[in-house]
Amino acid sequence: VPVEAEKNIVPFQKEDDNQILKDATENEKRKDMSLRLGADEKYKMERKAEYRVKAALMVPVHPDKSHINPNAPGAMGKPVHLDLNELSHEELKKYDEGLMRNAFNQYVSDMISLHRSLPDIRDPECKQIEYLKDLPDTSVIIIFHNEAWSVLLRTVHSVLDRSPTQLLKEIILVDDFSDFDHLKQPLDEYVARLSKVSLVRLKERSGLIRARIAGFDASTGQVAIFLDSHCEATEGWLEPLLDRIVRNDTTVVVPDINIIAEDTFEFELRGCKYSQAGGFDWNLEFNWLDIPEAERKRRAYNDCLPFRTPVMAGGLFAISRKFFEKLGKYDPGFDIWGGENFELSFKTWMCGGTLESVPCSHVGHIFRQRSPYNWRGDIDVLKRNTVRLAEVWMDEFKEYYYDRINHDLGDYGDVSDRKALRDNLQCKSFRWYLNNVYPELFIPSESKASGEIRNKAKPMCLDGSIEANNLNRLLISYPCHGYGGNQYWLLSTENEIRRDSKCWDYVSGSAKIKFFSCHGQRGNQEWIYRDDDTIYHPGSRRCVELSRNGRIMMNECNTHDLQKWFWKRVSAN
Ligand code: LR7
Ligand code: MN
Repeated sequence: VPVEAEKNIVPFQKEDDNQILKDATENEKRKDMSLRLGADEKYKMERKAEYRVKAALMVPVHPDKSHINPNAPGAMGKPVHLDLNELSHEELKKYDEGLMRNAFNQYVSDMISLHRSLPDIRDPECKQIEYLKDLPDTSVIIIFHNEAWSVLLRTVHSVLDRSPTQLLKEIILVDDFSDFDHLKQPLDEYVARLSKVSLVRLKERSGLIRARIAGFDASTGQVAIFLDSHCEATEGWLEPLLDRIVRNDTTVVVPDINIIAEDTFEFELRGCKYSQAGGFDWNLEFNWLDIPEAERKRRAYNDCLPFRTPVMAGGLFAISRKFFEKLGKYDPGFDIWGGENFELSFKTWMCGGTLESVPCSHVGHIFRQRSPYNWRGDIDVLKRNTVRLAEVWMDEFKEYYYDRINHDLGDYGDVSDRKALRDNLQCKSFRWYLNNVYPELFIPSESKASGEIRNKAKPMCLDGSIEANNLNRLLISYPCHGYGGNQYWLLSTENEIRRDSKCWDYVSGSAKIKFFSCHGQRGNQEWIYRDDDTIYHPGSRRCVELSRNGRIMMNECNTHDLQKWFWKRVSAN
């Protein structure tokens, strides 16, 4: 079953289960391995590991000292490679649990100093920039739900250790109703010993959006900076962000986000040249974009200057208190996770601000493959958030998103006060946003056909995941499910069959139809939907066929129903 192909429409929890199952199987394998070892060997390993853990504890925790111990685990952002075969049974159990609970390698994180050193990764150009002297004070707001101890506190210490004292007013931690024991009394006690740090406890699970609002309301700095609870700020991260806001307090800025590897905790060394902008497709999922040529040109090809970005990833950004208040903070009707990054990005642009990414400011973030905590079983929160977003901010363009979820909006609650907010602020239209801020986005306005493509002989539809992390990007058949998602296709006026920026691409003589970035040059990407309902590929002079075993193949055109396809919507002309 092509689970991968159904990614867009399967509720999150299901994917979680699959991953947990997969992890569990891996864990079983590892355990087996350690049980197979003889007692002697095991004893030796336990001693070694014990020594290693002791060595880790010996890492000086004071920031100044961790710099002079270049051999401490993870020092200078170096990776920690664990040899699982060397772990004792007990340690292996800890390792497994850490992975299960966090979806990152907590075991390795626990070995690394809470003050670990990082190299100064700034480009030389960045160090030459003179930032304004008079910068505003800042509240850093870090929200968390069931975060690992070492990861959370390394986030906190990286901010304390690497922000100029006069600029950092406070750090507000917001606990979104975690149930991990270490986040209860032990955290209270730890935080009590830190100056500038305070802890807000939410009385019920509120989701990251309402948690951030609560943190913001408890804070007083002129600028609010939000961070995820698994970040590491680097030397010089703060000034370049504040500088932009002082110059114009309607500018919202994001740092360059470096990857902290979820397995080794290696800190990615990457300078200005690799900065990327944020974008999305009509499924309203975030993706990374190369900085558009127009924007590169506007900055005279100087990679280290701030650049405009259509949207932000969401977790790491700085905004002036006044502007965030003016924009109505976030929609408090958003639950748990997702969509709030688009809400704030659209509002920023449409209501008089600018959203920028600042390549000279680097903050690391642990990216992970799955969400380790519980969402909600009863509703699809991501869809609910996104529909609220579309209703309030996207005008007639919301239909392109609705097309992708088969117009099944579900119960998205009341958005009238959010619409009133938009009216009061006299924000610009979404069309203005697309034309001026994100002209690169493909707008499916003039398609010849769209929706699912159903076979005449069998209730099978053409299906495929175009996601970058799916290595098997090819066209398959799958029972028609009517949810849009991976069965949504669009026939463009240029005779491409596409979803977002990916097109069906067939190389004459090959076995499969694959998905590549649309090039607009016809050739391998030209498809003709003919009056006899066949899908014809002029380049190979073949037709798309559902084979008897359910595979999709290209064959000599014939009149059999297996080559006839019905598109959900075909335009009149
Ligand atoms: O119910 C919850 N309550 C919480 O407090 C769920 C989450 N959280 C906290 C959580 O502990 C974490 O600190 O919220 C933060 C974000 O959750 P993650 O780390 O699971 O999210 P993410 O990093 O996978 O997702 C990105 O998109 C989200 C959309 O809502 C948020 O905007 C995240 O902040 C955002 N992260 C980033 O932008 C970092 C770069 C990743 C990318 C791309
Ligand atoms: Mn995150």
